[in-house]
Amino acid sequence: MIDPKDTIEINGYTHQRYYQDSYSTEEMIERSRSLLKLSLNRRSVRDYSEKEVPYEIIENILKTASSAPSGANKQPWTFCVVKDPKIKKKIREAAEKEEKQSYESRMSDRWLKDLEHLGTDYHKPFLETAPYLIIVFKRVFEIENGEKQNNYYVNESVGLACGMLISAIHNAGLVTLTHTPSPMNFLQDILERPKNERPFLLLPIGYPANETYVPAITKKSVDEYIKIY
Ligand code: IYR
Repeated sequence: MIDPKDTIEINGYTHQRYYQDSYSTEEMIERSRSLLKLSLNRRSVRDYSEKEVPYEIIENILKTASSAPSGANKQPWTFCVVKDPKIKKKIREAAEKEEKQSYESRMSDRWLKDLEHLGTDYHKPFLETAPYLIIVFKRVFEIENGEKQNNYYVNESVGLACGMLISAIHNAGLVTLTHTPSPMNFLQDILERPKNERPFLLLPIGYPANETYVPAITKKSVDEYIKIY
């Protein structure tokens, strides 16, 4: 609840006093190091255990994602949470059908070469083994009083929410993978989403399988991506 003593009116709109926790410089450095350490250990994982995940974790990480900034605070996203094995099976079959075509004819030789070290192919067993699939839809427009109202910076907004979601998944001790089957309209049909929504990203969520291996890849060094002026 907002304490009315903590509010002012600006142009007829209520603004509330903003409080943020503050830390000593040492604590700030320590906190930034600790998130860096956690983040550097995040990896995209393709092999999942079937171990159950408590739904409360799913709801908490989705609330974290939905706290992301968005154009005009329109929050232009819908997160579909799939636990039902029958729906997961349908999604896997449809995704593998598209991916087979992509790997066999739609992707360029250059693209296939660039992916080779990741060891991916059209088989997507994680779409059935992971206890949850989250399918993120972007809401391109809203219907208000029968009128179509476009949202703003939809891709940027949903991308930000997905970034926060991926961090929240890792922070909770679970793993995920940014899966973008292409084309992914089948998700719209299977999940019967309205036409103002378009599939954006699919994230399996769960525990890694016993003895999981991931490609030994490295991240760029700071002087490759930070330019100080
Ligand atoms: N969508 C395919 C191919 C793929 C594309 C990229 I770019 C990747 O970084 C990884 C995979 C798939 O999921 O296999």
